[in-house]
Amino acid sequence: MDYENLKMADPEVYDAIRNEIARERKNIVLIASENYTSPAVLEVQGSVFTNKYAEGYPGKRYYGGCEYADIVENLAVRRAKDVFGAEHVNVQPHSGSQANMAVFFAFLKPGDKILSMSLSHGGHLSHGASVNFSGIFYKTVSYGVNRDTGYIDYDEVRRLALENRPKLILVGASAYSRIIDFRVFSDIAKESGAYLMADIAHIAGLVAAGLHPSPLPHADFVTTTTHKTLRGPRGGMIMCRAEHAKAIDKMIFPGIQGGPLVHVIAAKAVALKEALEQKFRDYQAMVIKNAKTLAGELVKRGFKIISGGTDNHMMLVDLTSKGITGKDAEEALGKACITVNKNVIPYDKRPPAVTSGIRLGTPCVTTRGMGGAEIVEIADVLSSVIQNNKDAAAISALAQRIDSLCNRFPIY
Ligand code: DSN
Repeated sequence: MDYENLKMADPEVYDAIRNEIARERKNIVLIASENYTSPAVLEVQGSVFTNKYAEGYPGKRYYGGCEYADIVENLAVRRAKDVFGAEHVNVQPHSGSQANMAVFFAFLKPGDKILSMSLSHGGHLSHGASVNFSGIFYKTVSYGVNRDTGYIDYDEVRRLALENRPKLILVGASAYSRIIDFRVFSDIAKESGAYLMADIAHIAGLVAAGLHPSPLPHADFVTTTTHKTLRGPRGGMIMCRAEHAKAIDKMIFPGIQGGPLVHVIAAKAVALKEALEQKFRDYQAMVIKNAKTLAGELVKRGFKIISGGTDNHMMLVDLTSKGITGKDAEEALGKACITVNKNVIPYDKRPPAVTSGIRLGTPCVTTRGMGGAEIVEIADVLSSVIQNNKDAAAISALAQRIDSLCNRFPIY
């Protein structure tokens, strides 16, 4: 895209976009929830569908002129069903948080109890955190990971479910690097009489590729974002059994949203077509392989990884023994053009704005085409930055190594 029109119309926004392109080009992004969409997905998001109102659903709209909006929404739904094997799909949620909100609002009453993974152990804000709508309207009981192993404590989940009898059990995480056993969660939900909801925002691409067990056979509701490992546009999606279709659709529209973002839905359709291709499966396999390599290389360099390693696209690094906070590590790595996010680790003694850890993921570097040798180089630079985090000259030399890596693997 050359942005020639924008350059004339709004030089300030034009400059911000040019600078963002340069930033994305010259930084190694290890943020586990980010990715680079394909040029096709980018094009569709800037398409004329942004002009269209299409409240309602295909064939039942509240506006005229929706014949092409219907085509793209039907394509997105059909492809999502093919990718995930879902009985019903709603592709209209503007975000993962709104997908989650629709499930809560459709099936729970204010004050009902939910059982979900604690935010401080790797859960998500919209899974009942006190500052979020989910924690304001519902009573949250939290499970976490075992202090010694870093794995979800399934016995604790069962105990809490039977003690508290929640209306809904939520499984899914933003910072958990191990395979999730959805079958065990389903057994616990049945034993305790709860709905089971799986939020697969982080692992959706791996699930789509068959590289992480799918929750679809086990959960009543599966929510996701479409922009993380799935590598589509920024947005959300809900999958559910046919029996819940009507309630979910009604809650998304007119319940909590008005006009759907047709340009984003069209981009979801494109991304889901890409997800059906063999090269997408190969990509996801490489994401996991790269994450395992990165974790292994960091362990070799004396880093502690929560749970000892990873089965998916990400890992949580405990920096306690390195004598640096997550905040300072994020800042130092940023100076060397490695973008990460500070992250609390389970049982962290530091607050979320400081933290004792960083979260790392490989979706972005894998999209750039990087593999084993590059991941070893990244691990080595990352480790050296942490060791020399107060030495500006050393960090500047390390940034040169990242610059050369980025030049060899251009993203745009
Ligand atoms: N907060 C996002 C993440 O980075 O995991 C998920 O919404």
